[in-house]
Amino acid sequence: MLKPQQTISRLRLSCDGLWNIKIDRENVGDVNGWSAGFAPDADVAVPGSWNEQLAEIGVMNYIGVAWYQTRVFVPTAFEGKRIVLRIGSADFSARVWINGKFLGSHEFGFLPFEFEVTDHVAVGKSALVVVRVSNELTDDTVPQGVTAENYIAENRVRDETFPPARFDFFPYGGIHRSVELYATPKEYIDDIDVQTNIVSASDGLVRAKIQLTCLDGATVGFRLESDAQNWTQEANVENGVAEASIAVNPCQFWSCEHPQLYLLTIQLRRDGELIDEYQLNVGIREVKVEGAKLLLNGKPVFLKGFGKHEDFPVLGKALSLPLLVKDFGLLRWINANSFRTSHYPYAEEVLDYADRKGILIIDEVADISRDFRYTSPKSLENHKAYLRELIARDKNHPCVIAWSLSNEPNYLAELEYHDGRGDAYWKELAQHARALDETRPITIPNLQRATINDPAFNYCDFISINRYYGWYENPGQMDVAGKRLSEELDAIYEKYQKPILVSEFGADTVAGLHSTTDQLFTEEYQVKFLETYCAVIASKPYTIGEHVWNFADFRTPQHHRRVVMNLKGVFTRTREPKRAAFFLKEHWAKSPVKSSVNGEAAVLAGAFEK
Ligand code: GCB
Repeated sequence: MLKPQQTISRLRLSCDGLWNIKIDRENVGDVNGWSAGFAPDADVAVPGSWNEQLAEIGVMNYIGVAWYQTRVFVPTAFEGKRIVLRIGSADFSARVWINGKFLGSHEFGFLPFEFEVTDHVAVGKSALVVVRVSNELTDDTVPQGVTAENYIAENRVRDETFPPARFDFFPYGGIHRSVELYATPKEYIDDIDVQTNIVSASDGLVRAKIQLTCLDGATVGFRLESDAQNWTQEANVENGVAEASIAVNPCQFWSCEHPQLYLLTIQLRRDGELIDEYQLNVGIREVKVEGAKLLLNGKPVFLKGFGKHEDFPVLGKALSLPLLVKDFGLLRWINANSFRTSHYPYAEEVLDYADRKGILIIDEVADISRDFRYTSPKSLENHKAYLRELIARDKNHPCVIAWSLSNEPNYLAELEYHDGRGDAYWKELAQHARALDETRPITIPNLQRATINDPAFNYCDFISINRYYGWYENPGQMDVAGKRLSEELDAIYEKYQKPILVSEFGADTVAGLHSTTDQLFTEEYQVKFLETYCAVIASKPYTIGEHVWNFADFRTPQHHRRVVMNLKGVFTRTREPKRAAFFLKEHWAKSPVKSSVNGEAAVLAGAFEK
């Protein structure tokens, strides 16, 4: 799916700003005809979560339906064009109307969706946009939901969070990313699929496949350029497709140190006349798992970074460009080279920026703590559809080096996971992922409770494990924790012979709390925890990285084990460094030199772009 873009043939109109909101606690909006407009309860900023923004009208913990509306003026410049309404994300599902006309619905959070509205708006007039947003989740949704009744029925009342959630981050509701009305020509470039290869030390190859809405009689011009050079090609459109293969020499490959981007301009023409134009940044690079290594452009790379969240006071899960710039500045400061978009796809702006800054991304489906007691064929269909939408959105980003298909299945250690159902599920999902994208490795972060026999391991190209020895288990005893981690890593490697990323490890820490002895929640304990893990990880030739949990403190549902937030951040929620940030900065400044599995030393890539 192509992002809206302003080019010689395309126009964009932002619909962000202050919208109206009406909370629909009794779910009466449909029968009351709110899709044609309603008397609002309040103003609400888009993008934004309703929770903290409107806490004073009683929606801090609200799970349910809310109606959004705004008026958009459709400019005369859109005359004669195809007009599309695009919503960057609405969590977790939405239905949309324009001028009272139902356009459709979208079931997945954290992903964009759009509807053509050409026939439902008049240029030179305003249009009423109404969006019914719901942050309710069920057994079949991605992620799965949970209710207060589940906790009681399963005799897990002490696990109960408020609002109920199967995950450890706040279930914010709202339109979290930008809304736009954009216009393209009636015949247009529908999709672009770019794949890149390294041919030799100085040669790269860019293969581009373009989907078009016009079938024949058109041509497509390809122009690939850097500051210094450019390459051009022409192709005929056949059955709505045009393809090019561009040899780039000399080629500057995309890497953390030099995130070189080439600008690819696609021009659709008929009889020499320009119909549509689209531009895409292309990074030429290759990712591979080989033996016990993760290779970027043929060189081993060691992932230094975090699991993150989209989370900030008042904004909730809304896209914020100042925060984006701040976070990437902190990643650079701390000498990180990567992060996982735990536990859902982040805004496209984040990936665009990672492309520019040379940050490696593990891109995660919003499937969290899947419980196989409630997993049905419908769940699998939805999970596959989610993955399809994610890959369609993010496939062209050089920063995306792997797909994470889920986080910590089998959270409740349900037996159904290990009776063949778990294995069949991941087998089918992994096949689906590989059919959609054969160029990137896949992984599924494992929870210790799913054991070393986690069927997900069978289908991962590299293994990811989330571990909390020294925190949830063996609290205050980092010597025991380090030993357990070390033994478990060896056991997993021995069994699967695949490289391992420690994709989560961390300790809740109250900024400003200190102790001379090993004491949970102190800044010193967080440092000791991270030091211990990093030392064990460095001692294993088959580890490919360490992602600390978490980059910053973040809000969680209410539970007795959380003081408003999960405090495992290395930075506070407002991005002040804790002591551990200085430890990591120094630790990651030394590009780790690790002995490889076959004994020879390898200097690992991964310094930040200078
Ligand atoms: C995990 C989860 C993450 C939690 C974290 C914790 O394993 O993947 O979502 O926030 O543990 O701090 O408990």
